Amino acid sequence: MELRIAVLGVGLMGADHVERITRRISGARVSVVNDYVAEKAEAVAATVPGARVVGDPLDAIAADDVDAVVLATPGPTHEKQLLACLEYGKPVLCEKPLTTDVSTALEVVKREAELGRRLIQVGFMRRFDQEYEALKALIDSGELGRPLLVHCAHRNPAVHSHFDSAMIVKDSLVHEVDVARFLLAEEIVAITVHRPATTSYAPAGLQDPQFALLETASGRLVDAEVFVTTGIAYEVRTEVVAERGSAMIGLGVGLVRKSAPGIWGGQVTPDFRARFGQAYDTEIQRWVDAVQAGTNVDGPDAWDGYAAAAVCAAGVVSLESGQRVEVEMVTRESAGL
Ligand code: ISE
Repeated sequence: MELRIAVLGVGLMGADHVERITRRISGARVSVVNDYVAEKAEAVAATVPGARVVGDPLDAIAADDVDAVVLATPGPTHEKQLLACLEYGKPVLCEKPLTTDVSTALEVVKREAELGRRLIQVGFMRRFDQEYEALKALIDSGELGRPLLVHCAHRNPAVHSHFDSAMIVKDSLVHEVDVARFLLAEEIVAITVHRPATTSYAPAGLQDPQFALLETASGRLVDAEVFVTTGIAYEVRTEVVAERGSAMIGLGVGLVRKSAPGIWGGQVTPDFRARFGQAYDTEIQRWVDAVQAGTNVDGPDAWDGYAAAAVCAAGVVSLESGQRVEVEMVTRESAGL
């Protein structure tokens, strides 16, 4: 039986997922498409044999021809939609953020815990990227010894005009937060977001780049440069420094050519869909397989979404105050986990 998926929100990411599920993922098909722009939903649904448009996102979640949901709607709508997925018992893959603030993220974690059944996976796709998987496996093999430091660089050529300084923390740095928790397998307890000199190419008022320092519970440090208006390329690099060696991913070497006399080089990656295409494919395929198997989650879960939200909320406070800010998080036990 094919899993029938409703994709809610078919902007950049949602439309990409519809294409992915329809052309590259096995065991699933898109049965319902929803977007607050009706024409967009119609246009995307027209590319999928057998898909229909449902105008109200909550009706789409409840629909009889929907077994599972991909949420790619704007963050502020997630809380209501996630709670509806829990109410109808529908597994959901939710693009980050889980919700837009820490208290509602915790509410969602608790509601799922009360059900006693995991239904929510969060779309931190980097965990499915082959380079990150290899780095994690290397760390876990013990070959490098204990990791002590992580250096991250996260650069976008450009972002939407509505991007503000806090979004750099909540929309971009959030990936480094998840990567740090994933690689080091512990929580982040404090964050300082520094404001280096800004690029003259950034829109007025945008603090870009930013430089964050994350502190883990056992005292390891993670530094992250986030620079979202480089005008050059999409680049994500991570280096782990450990007691017996170091390892780096994201050099973006790919194909290197020598052609006409004097020409040497490769190609830059233009955006995250190009850089992380394989990760998104693997993420969705493994999620579909998990839902088919009844386990529903195979990757970052609601707790990971809550933890990332808590760190980013502290990051936004630090961005504004310039001070080190401790992360406020409840324990897993008090969330009912
Ligand atoms: C975007 O929302 C993403 O999730 C990308 O992975 C990230 O690189 C980008 O900075 C965000 O705006």
